[in-house]
Amino acid sequence: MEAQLQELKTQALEKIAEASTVKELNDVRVAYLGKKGPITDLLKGMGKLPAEERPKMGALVNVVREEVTTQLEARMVLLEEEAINAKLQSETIDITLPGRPVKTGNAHPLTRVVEEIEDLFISMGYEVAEGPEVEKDYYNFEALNLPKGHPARDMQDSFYITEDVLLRTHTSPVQARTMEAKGGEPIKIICPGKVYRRDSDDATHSHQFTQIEGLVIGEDIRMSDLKGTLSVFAKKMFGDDREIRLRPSFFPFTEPSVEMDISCFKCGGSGCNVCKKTGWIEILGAGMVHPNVLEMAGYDSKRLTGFAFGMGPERIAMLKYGVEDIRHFYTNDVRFLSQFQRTEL
Ligand code: FA5
Repeated sequence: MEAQLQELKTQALEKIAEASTVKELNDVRVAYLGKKGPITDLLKGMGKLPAEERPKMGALVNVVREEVTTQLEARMVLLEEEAINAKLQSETIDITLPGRPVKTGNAHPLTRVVEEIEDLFISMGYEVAEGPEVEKDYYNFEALNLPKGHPARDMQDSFYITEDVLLRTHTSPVQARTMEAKGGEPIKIICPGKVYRRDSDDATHSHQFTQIEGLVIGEDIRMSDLKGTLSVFAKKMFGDDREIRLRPSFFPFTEPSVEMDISCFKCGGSGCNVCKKTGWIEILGAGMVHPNVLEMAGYDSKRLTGFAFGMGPERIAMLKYGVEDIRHFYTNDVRFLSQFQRTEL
């Protein structure tokens, strides 16, 4: 039996040494040390031995079992380590591979034009003021020299909410509110924001659009200050080669009043569908603040005078980027929006 035991040990140690994977080694464990393995069998057969041989044989079997177990565990540690190393090797990350491109968003072209205009006027000492989009009839019209029933109200078809509340049709009510709040003090502001009109949508008109208002009130403010300001603005925005014209116009809240046009970006002035065959695109209205408007807000129109202007950033963005239809700004088509990269400004 002793010889049998030594033979078993030699075989087991050989198989352990031969096992090249964790699974093979586990099979060896089950084969030699498992419940149905030969070593367990030997232990079970001890009962048949004469009583005086049993302790010696029992001790021997235990020594063999311990040795096989020790060798098995040592080999297991080795094989597990090899398995981990092989896995790590096969899963190595190649950090030199190019990454997947990440799509980044851009500021909307309209937002960027508004911000550019804001920056331009801020650099000239203007402050930015804001007002509500749902406005009182008083600030939208009456305080601007447009009493109820005034025919010039038809110039801006309105969305009324109640008889006295409407969606503002222009940013000029912010002028009226600021003047009222300043209580007769000088002012230098621009007011960007959304406005609403019952206009039919076409290539250059929208029922909801953006305006930027400008208002300067102080001592000795003249028409020449307005002209100078607008020409600095036009040159910075469009470059020296774009043609500009000021036309006499009418606004109830300014006297005299003008409109500023810029030569059409598409046809260069010969006439096309974008400029409605006129060769010009109107971008802003302006004028000297009407004395009635100053007086209504508590200003002494003999002591302080002012100029005001209101422009449409959509029209400006169209000119700047050669966009033929104002509706592109509102449809959120990524193919359109992604053309305006941050580096452009
Ligand atoms: C006004 O709204 C005046 N409040 C501007 C003003 C302010 C004049 C201060 C004098 C003093 P007007 O209706 O012309 O004016 O509009 C101003 C600008 O808004 C236009 O020049 C144009 O660029 C733009 N605009 C007008 N209607 C639309 C529209 N439906 N869609 C897009 N832009 C428009």
